[in-house]
Amino acid sequence: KTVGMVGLGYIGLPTAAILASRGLQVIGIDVNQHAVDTINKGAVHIVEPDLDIVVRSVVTTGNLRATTTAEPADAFLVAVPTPFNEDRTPDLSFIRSAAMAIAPVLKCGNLVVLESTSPVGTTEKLAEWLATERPDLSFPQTAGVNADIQVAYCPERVLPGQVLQELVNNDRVIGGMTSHCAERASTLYQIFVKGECIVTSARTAELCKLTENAYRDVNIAFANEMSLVCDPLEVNVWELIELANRHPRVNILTPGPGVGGHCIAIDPWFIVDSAPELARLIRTAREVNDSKPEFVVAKIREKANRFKTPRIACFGLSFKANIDDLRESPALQIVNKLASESIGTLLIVEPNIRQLPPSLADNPAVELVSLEYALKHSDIVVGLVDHREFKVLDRTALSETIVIDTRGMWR
Ligand code: SAJ
Repeated sequence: KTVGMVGLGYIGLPTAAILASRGLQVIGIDVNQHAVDTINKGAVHIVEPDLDIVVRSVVTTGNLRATTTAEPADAFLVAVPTPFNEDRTPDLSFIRSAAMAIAPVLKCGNLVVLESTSPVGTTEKLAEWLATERPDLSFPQTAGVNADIQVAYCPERVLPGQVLQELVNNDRVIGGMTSHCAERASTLYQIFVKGECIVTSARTAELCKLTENAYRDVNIAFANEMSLVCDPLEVNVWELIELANRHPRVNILTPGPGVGGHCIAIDPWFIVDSAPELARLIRTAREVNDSKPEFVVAKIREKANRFKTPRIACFGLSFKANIDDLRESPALQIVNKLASESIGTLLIVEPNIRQLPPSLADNPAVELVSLEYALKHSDIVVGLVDHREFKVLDRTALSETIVIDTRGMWR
């Protein structure tokens, strides 16, 4: 059996590697030549624990091979980005490009599964795009269970940092355009998924994914709102949450500098876009979480005003702990803002990257430095990401400086 994996990013590459490790022939398809070349050398272009080991092994055995042009296969999985546009409407152009890429090589009996986070109705759109390109084949929207091509939706649900483990152990929700599509997809996922594969309709599976992330966003917003409420009341939010969580039915999440990543900070907007009048709580939660970086910047500004040219150590740039992913990162947003205000010297400590992102790279007032250097040469330390290197810091190392701890890691 061969599988074509379209998109070799944070989800596609681990999925391709796991499928290949189960003995399938996997063809990884990506428009990024650098990613393709790197993978074919048995290396990885993203940071995820143990991914390098698995990729090296399956490339060596010949079970995984990457290419920039689609080739025929028995099944295709699509894991490409679904960003949103400036006006907060979903951008499906990558899914459309993926459809265009695989349409020419589709053959009767193929299964196509969309994994990308998508607004309700996208799987149907994908099937339409494929049908337009291949009028010689029949698709579920017109041919039902007898279609030549089966189309399904199976959202990824893995947590960056634990991808390999969660890919195998998490339950999967599999939505088919018909029950036959869902069963076909379920059979494929059962090759590597130890969790349960639960079948439903494509539309339910699409909304299920969005619901999971909106649920988390709303809950983080509650924690973030409490941190805002605590500030003028001079209550320590960390202690407050710890105490409230002693109640058997209360489980408040952790406040932070904002919510980042490509998922939780974006997916709720897909629901808002589909039902703007109804998704009021979801919209407000997004706004609360999005307001948090500005609150942190104001805190830093207040402390920085005490110095003529403050040296501010910023601990962490990624969107969360122990990864290199800077997408929608509130930490990066905060540092960018400080840099744009020329507030002083910014000493960035980010153990997971080797160079500063383009927005900061040419700024002479911003430097990527070691933890030791930053501790020695700063007036203010801002904890932005709870990386393991920061959490284990001895509090006495911070006693000489002003500390703004947005993650509660040095309580
Ligand atoms: N965060 C907080 N406080 C918390 C928890 C998280 O401020 O108590 C922040 C993080 O620092 C980060 C953001 O929220 O900036 C999101 O981090 P996360 O670890 O909660 O989630 P992601 O974005 O890495 O992964 C999520 C997961 N979804 C859920 O937990 C419902 C993952 O399972 C999904 O597969 C992933 O989104 C995705 O791809 O959609």
